Amino acid sequence: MKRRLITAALPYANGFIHLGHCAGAYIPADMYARFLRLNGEQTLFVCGSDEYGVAITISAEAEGVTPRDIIDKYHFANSEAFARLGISFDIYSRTSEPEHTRAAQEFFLDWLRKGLLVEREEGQFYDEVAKMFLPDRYVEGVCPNCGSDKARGDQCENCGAYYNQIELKNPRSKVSGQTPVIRKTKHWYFKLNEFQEAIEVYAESRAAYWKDNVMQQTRSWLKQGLAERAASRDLSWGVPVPLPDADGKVIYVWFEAVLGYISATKIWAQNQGTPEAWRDWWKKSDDNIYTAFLGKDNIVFHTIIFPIILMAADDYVLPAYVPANEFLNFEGQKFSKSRNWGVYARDFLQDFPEPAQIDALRYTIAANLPETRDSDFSWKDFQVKNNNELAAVFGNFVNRTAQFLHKYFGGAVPVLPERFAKLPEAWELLTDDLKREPLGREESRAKYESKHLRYFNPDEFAVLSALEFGTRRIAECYHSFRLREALLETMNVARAANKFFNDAAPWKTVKTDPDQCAKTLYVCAQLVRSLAVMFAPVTPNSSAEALRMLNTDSYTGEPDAKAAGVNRWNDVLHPLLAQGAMTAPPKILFGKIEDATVEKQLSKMGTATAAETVTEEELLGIDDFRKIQLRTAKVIAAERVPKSEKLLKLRVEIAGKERQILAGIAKFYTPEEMTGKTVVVAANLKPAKLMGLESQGMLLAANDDEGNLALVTLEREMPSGAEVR
Ligand code: B3M
Ligand code: ZN
Repeated sequence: MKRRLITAALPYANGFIHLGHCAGAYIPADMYARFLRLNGEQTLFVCGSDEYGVAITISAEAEGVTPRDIIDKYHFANSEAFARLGISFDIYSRTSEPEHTRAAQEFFLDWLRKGLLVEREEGQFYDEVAKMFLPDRYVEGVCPNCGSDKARGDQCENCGAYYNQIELKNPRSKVSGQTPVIRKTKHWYFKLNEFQEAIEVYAESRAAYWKDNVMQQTRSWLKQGLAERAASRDLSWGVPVPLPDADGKVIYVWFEAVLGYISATKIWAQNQGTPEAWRDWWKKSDDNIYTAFLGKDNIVFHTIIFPIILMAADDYVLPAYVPANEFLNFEGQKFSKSRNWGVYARDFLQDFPEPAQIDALRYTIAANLPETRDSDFSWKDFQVKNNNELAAVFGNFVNRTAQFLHKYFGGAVPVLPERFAKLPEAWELLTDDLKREPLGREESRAKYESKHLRYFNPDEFAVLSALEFGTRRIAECYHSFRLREALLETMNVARAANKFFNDAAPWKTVKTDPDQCAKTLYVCAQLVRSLAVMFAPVTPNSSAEALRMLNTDSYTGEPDAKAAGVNRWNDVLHPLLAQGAMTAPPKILFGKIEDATVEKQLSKMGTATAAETVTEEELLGIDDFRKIQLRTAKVIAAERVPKSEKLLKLRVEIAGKERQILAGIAKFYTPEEMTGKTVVVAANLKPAKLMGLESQGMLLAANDDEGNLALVTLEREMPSGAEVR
């Protein structure tokens, strides 16, 4: 039996997961895992928190806590959010586990033994204020290739060129804002270039299965030519390089994080009491199929870096599928932490704790997955998807059937009258015909309807052929990672069932032809069960609820060793509910979402800054801009403001005149650091009162999406009072 290994990108333990993460990797991965388990496939779904990297040390610094405090806060919050969202990991681990350190260090020593690492001392940017070497993402400057002034440490987003960070012109540290110096430092460089050809062959062999966005990014990286890449960093927070002369050196997070999938599997195997079982899932074998889910910013680390690491270790399975998604926007705009623009999973769960509401979110995200381009989440769409689709179609069909069974059949699945006693066998014969030749709906009708009209009227034939066609189509979509379409096809079967109920009009036949009414409700009861299973990968809670109403197997794809080998997906084609079987009292599956709820949620989303929503009429004329007097100012004294975490009280001098300014920078700068600094202030603002103190002006500072702040300063000395324009 095949083993289906699934990983989802390890979220940084440096922030709370939001719905964009869910759409990028976690909901699609969970849909796929549940679908496979419902098909009886051996499945292992692995994830965990990515807990190392410089971003975590910078957050810890900014919050005045330890990196351990940061990762614990986010690991536990995200782990709980995933569980409540029904993301059915077999294990959600974390890279701060000792098992991960051991695994990563073993790989590092293996690379060394195999001569894949070259030790080199090279110049790297060092920030003397922040007292740290600068990883690529924390230094920016002018691109050596195209001159763009927004180039990052290792890659220019403007022209795509890759280079060594010390080739950057006018470099600036994104930590302190200062110009970094170059210091020699020793690192171990991984010879990625030695795998250039092997990776090209591997990637091209997957071209038919990987999406365009994945192949494009992979090919463009390979076209640049793989170069040696530092596999270590000067950091205190990470997996230590396991060598004697490597104090203060850690394995670079992008060679270490991906190994988190393997260490998590090892921990999972230990937890199962079969510590060696992890190898069954990771060894190279025709029976092992590995799928890696992630967002588009992690593609090359899963189609190039991780496969190289696995090739170097030999005997490991390589990612067969890498269904990377694009990004999810919110109400038409990019997610922004600093502007509070977006929806965090924990906040959603706070306001919508009910399982059916969580299903509605899963459904809305699944219906809008950014599979080929960025997509959008809106609260209005959430309401429409819940009210007009889940409640009005799937929920309505379940409810009408259940209500009818309780009103006219004592709550039982109808016993078929003599004249329809052969229906179950006829159902199997019809399904065999429909399955034999995968035809479209129209061709099936043309070919088979007359043959089966003895037992099925056209409405019944139509709904059973919709079921067979839909089940087959949905499976095709799941297997090719067209999950939006899989959900659409699932909803189409639910629409066909609703249409069948309307066309069969049991509320009439219950008076005019009770036998026919019993037959109709027998078919509907079976369809409720089938639909509940088909929706289970997306709405596991409500599907389980519907299955419990039918007093039948309510498995919806969670990790369960006993599920392997039981093909519940195929079972949706068969009338498994026994005649006369009792059902539980009906329950409404999906409550309505009111307009007021949508309004409340919209009001909670931050106000977008002018930069994001400037419209034509809001554009400033140059004369307007000149009204603001921007001046250089020398900080002559600085002190903290009692009872305020954010404020520093500054005395500044502008062209010989002193004034007091209060600035919300205490989390990023100490009074000592500020004294003597030249800053830029808006000098003609009306004085404001903050914490009872007067502020006569405002410092200029940049804020990014991660909540970091950097002062606007001068790159060379200027007298105070100089005009900035
Ligand atoms: N944590 C990047 C991210 O969160 C990184 C993924 C690691 S997967 C091994 O987007
Ligand atoms: Zn460039």
